[in-house]
Amino acid sequence: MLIVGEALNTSRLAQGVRHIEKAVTARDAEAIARIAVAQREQGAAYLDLNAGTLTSGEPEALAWMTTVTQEAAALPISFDSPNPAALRAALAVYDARYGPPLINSISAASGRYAAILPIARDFHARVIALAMDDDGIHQETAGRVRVATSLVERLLADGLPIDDIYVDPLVFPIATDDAVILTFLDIIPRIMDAFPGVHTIAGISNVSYGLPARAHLNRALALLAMGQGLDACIVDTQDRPLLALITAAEALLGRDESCRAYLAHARENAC
Ligand code: THG
Repeated sequence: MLIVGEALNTSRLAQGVRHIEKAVTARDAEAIARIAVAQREQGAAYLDLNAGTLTSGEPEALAWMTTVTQEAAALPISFDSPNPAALRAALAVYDARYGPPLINSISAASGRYAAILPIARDFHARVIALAMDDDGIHQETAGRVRVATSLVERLLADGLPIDDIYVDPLVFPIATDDAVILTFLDIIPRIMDAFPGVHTIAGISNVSYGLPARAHLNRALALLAMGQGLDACIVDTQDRPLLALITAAEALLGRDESCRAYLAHARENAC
């Protein structure tokens, strides 16, 4: 399971304060570096960076966050922005020694596709492909699978290796509609069976917006999605039980030879 740490997002609120936004605006490198290192220690293999609340300041902020997090944590980055200027500014300072960048995200919406594809090519980036088009997000499984399928076909035709494509079937809060997660879970194997070698990814914490005891919902969703084949996720790495459960589920699903990663996790976490 590829673990992407979600914490460096300027929209996050703690006690009514956008604390990441504050740190980024103040260019408080120590605060950002601390969160980057903590996520790596908690199990992140990629760090998602989102400076979307800074609007006109986003390109400069995203580039600054990239340098600070890579110098501190020595990890590859997921660039969570639809803004071509911000992506280009951040990728210009990106250090590919830590691994390929991931662009979060491209979609089948015509403007978005045309703007993002050349950037992915120029920087040899991996891409998160959102299952949405000019009509938005289809509520039904069939519509969303159709959009995701044509998007993957288009990315392949445009020369992206299948191993560089991460399809996001899209997680909605369960508080909005009882069926949204059944739809999400249904889409995962349909995409992975249609394109052997393609990856699927999801923002797990989306599911619990608006409900109490969010971690239970996040943990349950991660396990259900892994059972369907999900092989990457954007998560709250501070949730230690979540990371332990993901490691356990990898072993149970036969994706951890001789339980090696499970044993290492148990040893490192003294549990
Ligand atoms: N797909 C893709 N990218 C995404 C999402 C997705 N990027 C943004 C988002 N969804 C994933 N990132 C977050 C980041 C923070 C939170 C949720 C999703 C969040 N954080 C809590 C808060 O700020 O209150 C803190 C964590 C918690 O306590 O649960 O909710 O779906 N491609």
